[in-house]
Formats: sequence, structure tokens, C-alpha cells
Amino acid sequence: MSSSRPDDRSRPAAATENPDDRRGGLRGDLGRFPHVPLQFERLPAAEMVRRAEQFERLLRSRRSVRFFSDEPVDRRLIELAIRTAGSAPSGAHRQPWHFVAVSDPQTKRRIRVAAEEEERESYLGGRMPEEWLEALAPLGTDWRKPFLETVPWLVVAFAELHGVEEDGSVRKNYYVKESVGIACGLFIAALHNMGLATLTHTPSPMGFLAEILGRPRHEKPFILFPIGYPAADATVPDLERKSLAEIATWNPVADRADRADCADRDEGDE
Ligand code: IYR
Repeated sequence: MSSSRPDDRSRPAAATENPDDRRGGLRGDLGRFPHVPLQFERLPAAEMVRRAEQFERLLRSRRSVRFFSDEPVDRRLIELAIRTAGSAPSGAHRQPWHFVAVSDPQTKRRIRVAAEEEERESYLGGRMPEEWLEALAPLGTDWRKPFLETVPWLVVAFAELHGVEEDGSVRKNYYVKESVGIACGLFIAALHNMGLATLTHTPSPMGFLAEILGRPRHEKPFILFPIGYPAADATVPDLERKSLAEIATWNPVADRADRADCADRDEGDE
């Protein structure tokens, strides 16, 4: 997440061997912060389409699961999912995330009890307005969260609001929610790709998670992921996803003819 600065172009011309020149004025203090060649595999066009279709089909088959089996899951799989999440881009490369993985039954039980306490207050105690409860009705959720104990693993993604320098001073993080959100997206994709099910669970408020899991004050619970295999009789709500036409707009300010042309093609897609 870097950006070129217009004022850099007004600097006196550097020696021609300065790699900055090739980079269109993109500021880079290559002496202090060395760069390395990009590793990038250019794929044949047909292979690109094949992979894109396969990946889209794979991720489209993902569903949020609320009914889990207690079958154990190898810790190595959870490690790989967390490593995948940790490959996400982040503001100023601060990597402002921390993942806590829990498999021990006592901690899972404490988390279930605390989550249900909050959720009971939200669903039944009036903390969630009627409009919200109605919006959730199709999902069939309520305050009970037995899956928090059934699953072999709970993983809590924490957002690091700021870093801490060695001397204890604050080190600013940037675009924290965006960064952790992307990391969680990659985490979910990794789990689905390896054949595990999960749910983006956000019991609210989530402060109890930081307390139970002993995380420092500058980390905020972001999402709680129960992870495992779906129960044999698991069901999911019969939902539809928005179409491409609903979620995407192409060249909205191009001239009319161009727009009509795009619209024709979009219709052919659906
Ligand atoms: N946190 C509650 C409520 C809930 C809220 C949304 I927005 C959902 O998409 C689903 C549930 C719960 O987990 O039940």
C-alpha cells in the first residue's frame, strides 16, 4: 500500500543509475530499505481462465456452518490457515493481527458460557432492535451457541489497534480494520480450500474474549471462528447470492455507446 507523491517528481534529477527513475518517481529509499526482484509466474491465457473458474466455483460452494461434528482436526491444518491469513496485505505492512487458537475443552466452555451470556442479553434483553432481529430471522440464529463447545478448534482473530515499541511507546498502525478483514477473508478461503467448515461469529460485545484469552489491551477481538467438520445432518439457510450485475458496475462514466455495449455483454453473461 504505497503511493507515489507528486512532489517527488520535482526533486532534482537523480543519477540515471538510480532505480527510482525506472519507477516513475515512486519514492523508495532503496539504500535503507532494499528491494528484491518480484517472483511472479505469468500464466498462459487458457490456464488463467481455467484457474479463475475453478477458484470461483470452489469459493462459491462455501457456506457459513452452525452445526459441527466434534471430530478432531489436525493442528497443522489450523497452522496453515493462520499462515495463509498472515500473507494478507496490510497498511504500511504493519500486519496488525493476532490469531489465538483454542482446542482445550475448559477454555472452549468458558468462551461458550460468556458468549451465550452476551448473546442472551442481545437477543432477549432488548439490545438488538426489532429490525435487526427481523433481518436475522432467515438465518435461524438465536442466543444459544453450542457449536462453541462442539468444534475441535476456536480461532479468534484480534485486531492490533496499535503496536508497542520496545520502550513501551505506541507505534501507529494503519487501516487496521481493512487489513484484518482481508486476513480473515484469506483465512476463511484457506479453511474452505482444505475441506474445513467455519462461521464468522461475532458475539457482541466481544470484550470477554480478550479477557479469557489474556490478550493485551491494545488488541481488540475481531472475529471468532469455530472450525471443524460440519455435522452429518448440518443444514444451512436457503440463501441466494447477488448476481454479478447486482454487485458490479463497469465504466460508469464512459460514453453512452460504450455503456450500452457493456450492458449487452453483461446480459449475455447471466
Ligand atoms: N452475534 C449474533 C447475531 C448475529 C448478527 C449478525 I449481523 C449475523 O449475520 C448473525 C448473527 C449471533 O451470532 O447470533
